[in-house]
Amino acid sequence: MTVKSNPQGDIVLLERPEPGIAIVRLNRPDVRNALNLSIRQRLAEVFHAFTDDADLRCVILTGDDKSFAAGADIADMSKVTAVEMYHRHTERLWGAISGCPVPVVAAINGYALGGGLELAMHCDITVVGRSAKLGQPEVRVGIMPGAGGTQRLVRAVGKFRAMRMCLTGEIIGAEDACEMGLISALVDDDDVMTEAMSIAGTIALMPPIAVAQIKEVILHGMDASLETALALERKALQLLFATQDKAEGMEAFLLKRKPIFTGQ
Ligand code: CO8
Repeated sequence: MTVKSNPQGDIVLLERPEPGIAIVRLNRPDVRNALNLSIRQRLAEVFHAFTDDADLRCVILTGDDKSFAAGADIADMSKVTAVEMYHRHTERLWGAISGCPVPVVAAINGYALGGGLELAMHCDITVVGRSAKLGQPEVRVGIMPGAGGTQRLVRAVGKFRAMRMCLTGEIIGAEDACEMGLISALVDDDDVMTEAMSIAGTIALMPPIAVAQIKEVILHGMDASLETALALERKALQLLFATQDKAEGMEAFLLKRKPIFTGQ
């Protein structure tokens, strides 16, 4: 397993545990992985680099056993003016994550709060430990979600639950979050990374163009009209009929052997 260092003191660790899989680990344990500007810039650099990585099939984004991320760094934000906030253009940093071409699995232990939950909601699949705590507590420090918390949350859990979470800032347990639809897999705390690796490993064996099309159609389709989204789906499916992996997958099924997908 290789760990790539960075000049900012390893606030984001990058590991390649298996071919095709990258683990991105937030590493500010002293502040529960609070997201200051440096860590968000570093995350964006790491995710930007993924767009040129033809061998990458799936990313796991994680923190440590106490915290995925406890939100934006309040010490950092306490000194920032509105104009400085504007000039930061952090939407460009978040865009690197939401635009990741391969699926991103959030592996969550401990706290996923505020910007931390928003970061998790930039991912495509969430694997969460039973004692994790999730919430949008921004209102309690005088602000509101600002990295998609009002929008991605309402799409995931519906208006009334999103309103309650954002307006009260209450922190919920993993069982409640699962029941709301915020969680893809709820597992024992010690099993979070094993489960995330298992999901990533399964995705890594799938035909890459089909995986990319599924991610793109689900994400774009959910914000379009049903008719438009269904047309998008049809076009993507038709495109897949031009791939060698479609021929390989169907031939392998008919010959009762395992397919070997090449991304062609
Ligand atoms: N920012 C800065 N420091 C933090 C943060 C944070 N979000 N969370 C924890 N820390 C620090 C604490 O200040 C403490 O530092 P020190 O040791 O110097 O006192 C250290 O981490 C450990 O924290 P605790 O002692 O409080 O640890 P506990 O395990 O008792 O509690 C909690 C953990 C529950 C996570 C608690 O620390 C907490 O409530 N943190 C704040 C959570 C919060 O309000 N998050 C939302 C922040 S606002 C936000 O995210 C806005 C998003 C806007 C756009 C997105 C931009 C990224």
